[in-house]
Amino acid sequence: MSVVENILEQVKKRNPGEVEFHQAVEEVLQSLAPVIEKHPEYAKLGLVERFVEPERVIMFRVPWVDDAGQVQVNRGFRVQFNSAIGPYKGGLRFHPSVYLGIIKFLGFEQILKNSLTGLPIGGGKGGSDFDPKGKTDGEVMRFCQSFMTELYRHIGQDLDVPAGDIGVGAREIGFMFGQYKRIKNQYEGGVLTGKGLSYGGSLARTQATGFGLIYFVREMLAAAGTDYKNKTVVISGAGNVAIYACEKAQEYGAKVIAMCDSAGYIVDEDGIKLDTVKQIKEVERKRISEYIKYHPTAKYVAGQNGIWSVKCDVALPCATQNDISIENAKQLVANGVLALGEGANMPCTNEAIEYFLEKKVLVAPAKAANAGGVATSALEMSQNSMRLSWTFEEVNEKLDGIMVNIFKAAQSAAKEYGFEGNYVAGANIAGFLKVAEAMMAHGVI
Ligand code: NDP
Ligand code: 2IT
Repeated sequence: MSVVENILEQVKKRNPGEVEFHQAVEEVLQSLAPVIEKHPEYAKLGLVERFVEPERVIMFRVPWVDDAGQVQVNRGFRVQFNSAIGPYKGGLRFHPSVYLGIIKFLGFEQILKNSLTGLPIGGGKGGSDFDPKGKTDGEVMRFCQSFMTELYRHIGQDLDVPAGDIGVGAREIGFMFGQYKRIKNQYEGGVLTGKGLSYGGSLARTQATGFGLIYFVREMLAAAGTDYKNKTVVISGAGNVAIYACEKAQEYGAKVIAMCDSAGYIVDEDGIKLDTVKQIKEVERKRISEYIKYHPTAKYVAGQNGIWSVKCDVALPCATQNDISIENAKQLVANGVLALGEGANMPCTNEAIEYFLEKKVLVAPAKAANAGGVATSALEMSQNSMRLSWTFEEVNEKLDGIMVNIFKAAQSAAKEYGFEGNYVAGANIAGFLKVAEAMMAHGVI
């Protein structure tokens, strides 16, 4: 067995049933094989073995009372994966599918993503199996307060800085920040990011992940001698990442024709009217199916996953993990897809990614392409430390520069290690090298 196969076996044995975590580790280790070969000193130091083992895993009970007076119990998680280059940093996900394997895969990917931003942030992730759908504001608040009543002792602006992810937006961050402030009896602005603008949030953080994705893909298209003009785009999801990816793609002259939520997808051949989507999803918190009430020439198709049968030049999965299977990948390729930009974390199965690369589809991997969100979170932390706030334009310009740098880093690492044009491998390698160097410097810890 090769070194990489050995480590993967260990990971599977030590983390039984955590299939998403196995998948994420397998994908990364494949790219790292030539790096490991070039650095025999890693072996004796157990560097890769330490890299795949979280520094700390926290699991806790979250009891809360629903509007009917009934006590509900959820499970909370925080995986503090790697602090070699900075305090743990990563979002919180509230979704019924959350269990330890999901949080570990996200925390693991976050290490490399955060490293790629060039900013001093380590990797972590957390969340709960709580389902915010259909809950009242009062229920969401009581849940968030209970969640933070345990989490507060494990986080801090120089220790671990959570933010949003699926099911966690400005409303939830506000409730959690309020509870943290109350328990600690001090105003620790940088303990959470994605905050509201009235209490230390950063302009452009809401837009950052979606905008950043479009900037990264812009660079990738440019390297292939093309751009967004008149390209048709399909975006899965209708949440934070999907909405702002749509906005920026439209600004660049692309035609976004389909979006979805977990219940079904809409196709609007005239181009998605984003104001309607924002009204339905951000203001009313309703289903995407409402769209056809406003635009009767559009069509709605119920069911998950069908969106990938819609023909497009650029596919932007911005919903959740394993959204694109090998069958979906084959259909996209048969329909002539040119580029794939991962806005969500691990939205493609490993087989789908391999297929896209084999068919010479341009692939912008999640760790690089969606790093704009966490990068802007780090800019929010900088502003909190300096006790000042930059303008929207200043933050957006920094974000654009960071995405260009990430693209260049992935491009040159791919070339150096014999994977030219493969930004998946390039991003994994570039992200890993910085973390490995810091881990080497810190000794065996
Ligand atoms: P939101 O909660 O704002 O939106 C999630 C969207 O994805 C919703 O439209 C949701 O539909 C849809 N979705 C969720 N699960 C499924 C599913 N099983 N099938 C189809 N659609 C689904 O989350 P975000 O936009 O913040 O996150 C989206 C992705 O981007 C996630 O993978 C997240 O990890 C990643 N990401 C987020 C960042 C951020 O800054 N927010 C940064 C980097 C990555 P429904 O409402 O029906 O559930
Ligand atoms: O997956 C991600 O990078 C996020 N959900 C954003 C994390 C953050 O700390 O802003």
